[in-house]
Amino acid sequence: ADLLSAIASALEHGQQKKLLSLCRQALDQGYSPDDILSKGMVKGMSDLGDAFSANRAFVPEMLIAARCMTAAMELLKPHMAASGHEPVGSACLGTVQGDMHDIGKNLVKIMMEGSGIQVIDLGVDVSPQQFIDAAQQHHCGIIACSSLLTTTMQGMRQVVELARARGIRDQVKIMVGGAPISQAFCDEIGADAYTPDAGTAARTAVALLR
Ligand code: B1M
Repeated sequence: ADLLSAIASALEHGQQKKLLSLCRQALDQGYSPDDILSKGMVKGMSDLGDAFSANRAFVPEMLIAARCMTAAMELLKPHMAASGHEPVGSACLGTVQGDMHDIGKNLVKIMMEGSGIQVIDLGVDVSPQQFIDAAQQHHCGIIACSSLLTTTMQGMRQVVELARARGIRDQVKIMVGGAPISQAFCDEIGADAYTPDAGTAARTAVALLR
């Protein structure tokens, strides 16, 4: 548990070299990539978010931490994505319009790919049109939307509405997630599934595609 706290702290303070070396150490000691992520790095990010809310940390610190987390995710990825699954279908994934947060989205991508789903990654700041166009073009069974801001989450409603307007609503499942999203919001906008974390998102996506 001490090692995981050290990982959280290194992430929160943007110490990339230290973070990578602690992650290697944790893997060597048999910690699961899931625990390293959720009890280490995600905890550190959440502490940093609290510090930001309290005006003890600022945007540059969040950017540096995000860069550290991306680097550490590269290190963990080969240990997470248990490949060898039968292909189960495809999903287009992105962070909604106006929103630049991509760490949670990237985690969802890693977990979905590890479960045998082909992921079309649309990146960040994705408009409803881009989601629907990509789903049609690539024949995706799932549209997966991430949002971290209360100001951008309404973009998900527009994705659902545009899917309806384009006549593809019954051919595609719409999944939503991200810190401000809830089951109640998912129900309210008429999306198909809300999941609280990347692992559950991947399992739910597989179930929806089967
Ligand atoms: Co920003 N930011 N940020 N930020 N940032 C938050 C989200 C915030 C909560 C911080 C705070 O105030 N405490 C706050 C939002 C407040 C609100 O909306 N009510 C906030 C703000 C205000 C902002 C800016 C407006 C700040 C400013 O400029 N003044 C600005 C907005 C920019 C924009 O997007 N237009 C901004 C910018 C940034 C950075 C660019 C500096 C950086 C992002 C860098 C990047 O992503 N490449 C950043 C960061 C790092 C954060 C915090 C600290 C960490 C987010 C993160 O990566 N968490 C965040 C505070 C916090 O979350 N406590 C904060 C780790 C990640 C693994 O978790 O993304 O939640 P998360 O993903 C989780 C689940 O949510 C879920 O799975 C993951 C776990 O397995 N999940 C899904 C996510 N997507 C899913 C989709 C699914 C299913 C599950 O299905 C499709």
